[in-house]
Amino acid sequence: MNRSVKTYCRICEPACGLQAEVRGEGADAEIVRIVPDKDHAGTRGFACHKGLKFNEVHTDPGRLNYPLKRTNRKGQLPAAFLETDWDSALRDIAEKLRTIRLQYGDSAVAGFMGNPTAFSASAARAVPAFFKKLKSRFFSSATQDCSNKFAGSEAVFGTSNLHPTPDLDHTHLFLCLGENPKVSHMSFMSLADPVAALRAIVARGGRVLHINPRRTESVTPATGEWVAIQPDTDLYFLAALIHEIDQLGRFDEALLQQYGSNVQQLRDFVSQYPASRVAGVCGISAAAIEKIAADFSSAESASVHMSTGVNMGRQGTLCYWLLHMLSLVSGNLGRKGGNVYSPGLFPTARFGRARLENDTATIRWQETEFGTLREVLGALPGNLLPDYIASRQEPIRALIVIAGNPLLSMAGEEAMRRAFPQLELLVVLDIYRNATAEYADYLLPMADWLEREDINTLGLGFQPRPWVQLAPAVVPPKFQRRSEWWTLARIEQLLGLPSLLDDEYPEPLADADRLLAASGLSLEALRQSGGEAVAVAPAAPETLFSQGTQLPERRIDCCPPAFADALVRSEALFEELQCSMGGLKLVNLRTHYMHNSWMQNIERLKRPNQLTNPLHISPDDAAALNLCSGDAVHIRSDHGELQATIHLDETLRPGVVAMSHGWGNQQTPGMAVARRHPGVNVNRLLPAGPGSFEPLSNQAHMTGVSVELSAV
Ligand SMILES: Nc1nc2c(c(=O)[nH]1)N[C@H]1C(S)=C(S)[C@@H](COP(=O)(O)OP(=O)(O)OC[C@H]3O[C@@H](n4cnc5c(=O)[nH]c(N)nc54)[C@H](O)[C@@H]3O)O[C@H]1N2
Ligand SMILES: Nc1nc2c(c(=O)[nH]1)N[C@H]1C(S)=C(S)[C@@H](COP(=O)(O)OP(=O)(O)OC[C@H]3O[C@@H](n4cnc5c(=O)[nH]c(N)nc54)[C@H](O)[C@@H]3O)O[C@H]1N2
Ligand code: SF4
Ligand SMILES: [Mo]
Repeated sequence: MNRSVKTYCRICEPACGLQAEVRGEGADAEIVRIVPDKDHAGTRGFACHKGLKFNEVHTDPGRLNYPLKRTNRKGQLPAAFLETDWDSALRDIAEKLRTIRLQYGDSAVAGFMGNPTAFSASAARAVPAFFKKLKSRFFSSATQDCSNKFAGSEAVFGTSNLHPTPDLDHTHLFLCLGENPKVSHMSFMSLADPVAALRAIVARGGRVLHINPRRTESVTPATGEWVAIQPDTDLYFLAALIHEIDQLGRFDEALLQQYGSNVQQLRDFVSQYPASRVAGVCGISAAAIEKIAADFSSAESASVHMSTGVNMGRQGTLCYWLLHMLSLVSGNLGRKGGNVYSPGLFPTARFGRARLENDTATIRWQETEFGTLREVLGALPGNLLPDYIASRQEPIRALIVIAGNPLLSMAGEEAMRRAFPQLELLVVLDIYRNATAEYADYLLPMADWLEREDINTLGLGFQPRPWVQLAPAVVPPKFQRRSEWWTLARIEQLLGLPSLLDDEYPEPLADADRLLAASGLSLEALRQSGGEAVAVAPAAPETLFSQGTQLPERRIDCCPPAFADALVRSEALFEELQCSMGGLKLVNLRTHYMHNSWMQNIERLKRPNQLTNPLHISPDDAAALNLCSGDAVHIRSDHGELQATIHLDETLRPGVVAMSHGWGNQQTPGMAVARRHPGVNVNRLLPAGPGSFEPLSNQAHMTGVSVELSAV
């Protein structure tokens, strides 16, 4: 008899409720299939093919099952590995870390924390804590994806953990910038079936505007209209909206009086960018911008959200600031149908505050060999990782990569290929032998999410309809796979540091227990409930002001002084954009058939039209360059070059080309399917090193990069 185990997906943010059908017990237990959990208190039966097919990752013959130790020279590809046992591997790693720290100091060790870490409550806690304990340098994929949001909210609200989500269930107008809910299921917004929410807005007579250089899969008559913006110009579009609302006399003066500070400075900044001035740069007519401003400010309620397409521009922090401002000045912040704070079971906004250095929103800048820098949530700019390894002053000598694939996920592949062999120690904790792992000295096999107990604390503050679930491990870890927290805790013990493994009953989810207590829940009580999700009452919209904002007197900083330099730079960038009009700009393109770099080994996702990642180009641009579908082209930027084939795509705004990332597995022998269909690494075209990231947030510049094409 098969049994059914309740769990939830940990690939992306909706965290869809699932039921796994399991045959057998204990070490023999096998997952037969995974189906949506129709009765799930939060996600009500929604799930996508990636979650439902995750058993193919769980049982993939390409999975990493035993600790591996390198036997050939560093940097020689392909790597040669020999199976080893956990004890010898960890003892040797700890010994090397001890020697390197003694010889060169704490900062010679560094960590890189990749995206899937965030989806494991135990790893999300253990990984940063480990590197903090070792006083290591720290990098995270957040500086390729969202660190502008942390920096932006920290400056505006005094907490990096407040990200008011659009109240899609009640809004009358939703502005959706730089994201594709249909394909990517939203980020900083944990909602199952976001497309259903868009459809419902339109069905009840509301409007959805997709501000995007591409008419995405999320744009249909039932799910909203397309506003075709030029890449990397959202700052000016948002500034113009706010300025035009001001011109209409529709600022919510009472709300600004009550909560705002530096309002005049905001007005002064946006007044530089009236619709008539930005129209050309944004590629949207002044009349259209004025109409959106008028509609947004007169709608019964209006909400706004932005994601990676805006984050990855050059001014993601300022964009996020103006997004908050658009919501505030129009009276939509903390209001039903506007942007609201949904703490769920614990008011997480307080956490971000505790993490602020000196408990104020003042940035602590450091003078470094790569210029003046800050850390964002403890992380240095990922785009400087190879520079820090190659540094002449204070090089990184040991790097531990956890659930990340920097070689393919960031710019600077060539620099990393040169830098990684210089490391005295590279340890990779992953579920696959990924591209980065080819440089590893040790490769440690991690359990996947079907093999670990977990709780969905990532969604805290992001769930419009909050729920919590403590999912048991569906099956015990196969082979010699282990969890991240255990691996790091064991290294801590071997280094003589305090470790969770010193406890008689180690509880890797202990932090969650403290959060749960705020709602009268506990790990124990949830364990008793057999993995069932529990709905948490949503908070009133005004909770944003009473519990969310963390600046003194609950103020909201409408023009943070820390932005002064960036505001000056924004005018310089505007003038540069005016001069660079007419060329081709590269943007990112997610599909249903990839997940960053790590679902590339799943045969089933390799549909006939998904065997590579072509360069998408509008038919008009292709015709102007005399290119046809399937042609091979040379793509060149100021930062690198590569060859790809052309795919004609009439969803793109002319002047914009698009390509999927996560490909480029020519030298990834550990992932046989991925290597058979390697594609090309688009990140070779992006800027790397000093100057390639936004100083306020360390967020890498990854969209709107100028490229040139020529036929091969
Ligand atoms: N299938 C799939 N789902 C995923 C992922 C995946 O790789 N595959 N990754 C997951 C992860 S880690 C994340 S962070 C989320 C990301 O989720 P999203 O942020 O929704 O990611 P994308 O689908 O890449 O959407 C970004 C959009 O921005 C547009 N864009 C590019 N440049 C600009 C610009 O300058 N301005 C504006 N306004 N738009 C621009 C692009 O055309 C694209 O439609 O998705 C998650 N879900
Ligand atoms: N050009 C371009 N580049 C991009 C983006 C883009 O839109 N365009 N998107 C960016 C974004 S949003 C992100 S978040 C980054 C992601 O950057 P990374 O996090 O560096 O890259 P991923 O491809 O997500 O790699 C995750 C790794 O974790 C492994 N893994 C999966 N599950 C587990 C687990 O449970 N435990 C462990 N230990 N390992 C696991 C996978 O096998 C994979 O090797 O990429 C960024 N790169
Ligand atoms: S939408 Fe995301 S969380 Fe839901 S099943 Fe798909 S991959 Fe998993
Ligand atoms: Mo991401």
